[in-house]
Amino acid sequence: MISTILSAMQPMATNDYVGFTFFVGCMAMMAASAFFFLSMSSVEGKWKTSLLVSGLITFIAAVHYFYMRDYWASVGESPTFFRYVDWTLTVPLMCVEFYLILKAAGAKTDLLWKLIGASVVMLVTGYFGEAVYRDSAWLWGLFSGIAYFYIVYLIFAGEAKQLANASTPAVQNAHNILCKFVLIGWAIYPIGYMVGTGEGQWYSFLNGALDMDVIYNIGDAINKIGFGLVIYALAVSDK
Ligand SMILES: *C/C=C(C)/C=C/C=C(C)/C=C/C1=C(C)CCCC1(C)C
Repeated sequence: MISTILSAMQPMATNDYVGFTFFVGCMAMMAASAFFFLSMSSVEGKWKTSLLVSGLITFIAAVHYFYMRDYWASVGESPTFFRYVDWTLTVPLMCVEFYLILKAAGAKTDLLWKLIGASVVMLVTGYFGEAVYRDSAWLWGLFSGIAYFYIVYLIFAGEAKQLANASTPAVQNAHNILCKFVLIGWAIYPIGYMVGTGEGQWYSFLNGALDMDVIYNIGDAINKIGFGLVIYALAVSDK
């Protein structure tokens, strides 16, 4: 039995960067989850939920990465649908992180729903462009980009920023770093999208420049683990 399975398994090719980054992603997300969950016991009560959410973000990603790694290994295609399922669960949770740290300054669930709503619009339109209406990927990408910039506006200048201004210096600092993750770290994804959907679009010069999945995998590691570490640093510094 075992030997039949083993003989049917193909070792990963050394130039399979997509397969390799899925593989590393599984471990990185699992390790980060263990770290965030275990750290919960050593922080103040008011930060426990934030750390729990950090751990959930990387744990949900880990489960998807195990699936996506195997899908890639056996089908040899990008598991686009599950990529977007992962994001649709984890990006709203990243919005929850903003809400939780600003809650002490009076954040209302109204702000949370604006952030979540915009992130869902951003992802659903992105999915349409990437997987359903490829010919008009630029248009869906544009809709998605508008929703993205609305999130950027809310956290950099809108309601979330005002709440941050009324927060403790430690929370302000964490808010500012999370803002940079959204502006710079999240911008990795539209690049991956353009590289992956460029065929026949005005940005076709980017088509296949790099591998879309490698770009997405790098983006996920930076953003999901990075967000969690910002929260961890806040939780241990702000008693
Ligand atoms: C953990 C996963 C994260 C933080 C995923 C974030 C994804 C985005 C910010 C995606 C954005 C997109 C655009 C702004 C335009 C093109 C389509 C998308 C969905 C790739």
